Amino acid sequence: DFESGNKRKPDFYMTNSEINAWMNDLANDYSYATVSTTGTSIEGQDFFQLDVDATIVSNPKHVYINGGIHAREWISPATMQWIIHEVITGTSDDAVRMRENYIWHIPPVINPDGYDYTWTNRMWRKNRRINSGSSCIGVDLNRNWGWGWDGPGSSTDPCSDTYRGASADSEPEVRAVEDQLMAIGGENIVLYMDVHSYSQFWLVPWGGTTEKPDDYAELKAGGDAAAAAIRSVNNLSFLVGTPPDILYVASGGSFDWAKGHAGVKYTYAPELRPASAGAGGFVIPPENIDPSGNEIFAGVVANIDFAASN
Ligand code: ING
Ligand code: ZN
Repeated sequence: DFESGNKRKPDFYMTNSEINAWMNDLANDYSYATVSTTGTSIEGQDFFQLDVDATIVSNPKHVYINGGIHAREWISPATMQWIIHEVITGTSDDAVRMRENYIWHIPPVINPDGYDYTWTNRMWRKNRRINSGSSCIGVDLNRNWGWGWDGPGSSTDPCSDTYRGASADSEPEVRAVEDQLMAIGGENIVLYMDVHSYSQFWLVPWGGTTEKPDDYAELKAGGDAAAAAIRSVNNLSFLVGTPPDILYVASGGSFDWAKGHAGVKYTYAPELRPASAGAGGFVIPPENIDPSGNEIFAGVVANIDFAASN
């Protein structure tokens, strides 16, 4: 499918190397867009992010959105590409306002080894770490973060799809994002999101406990604003709530760490379309990429606008 020089909005699922080529070609045309290295995976492959530097505001806040933490959730990287394209080239009032006012950091595939592996094993979720003392491969990168690590909803079994890893923050893919969030500083980040599929949820912290953060009402209201914006685009319903309340308890996730450790106030984990396994689950046709991008960008804008004014 991929032709070199393609800088269009994504309309098919690209491999990791195609996504990287696409980002580089797109960024080359715009002075305010750059591609930089996020980190190096457990198999030694560099992975990348697209950064957009606020074009008019001085002292802008940052927006950090990572995709592809789970290998099989292909709509996540593709939707990240859509948002990258819109923030860089979009002509709508919202798109222009977003690139004028914020510094964007979007690594679309933070689990590159796992994503590569899904081309031959479509349902792979974890990274590709070789676990010592086990013949099973991989750590769940959304159970490895060192805030509430080893709590409920994570596994000590290397063969489990929710294996938490041998120690907190043991995985290089996790540490690469953590280091950036710490370097930027939580107080400078207006919104952090870790994008998954599927179920059509806009998940709010905490994931590892049924307790609610002190500022839960504000986080929930920000999510409600996102869900309302999403509904206005394609009439899809997104449910807003914490993982334990609407999905399952899950410890050691990125958005708990980003809020609890790095101090970002507004952190979320959207679960993109479709709504159910019956509607395709992780494997949905590429015709979904454009509508997903449209609705999720609207949700992100509404969530940022809420966070910036509260
Ligand atoms: N869902 C997420 C998972 O890691 C989640 C749900 C998000 C839990 C954020 C905790 C924190 O299990 C999928 N589909 O991966
Ligand atoms: Zn996931």
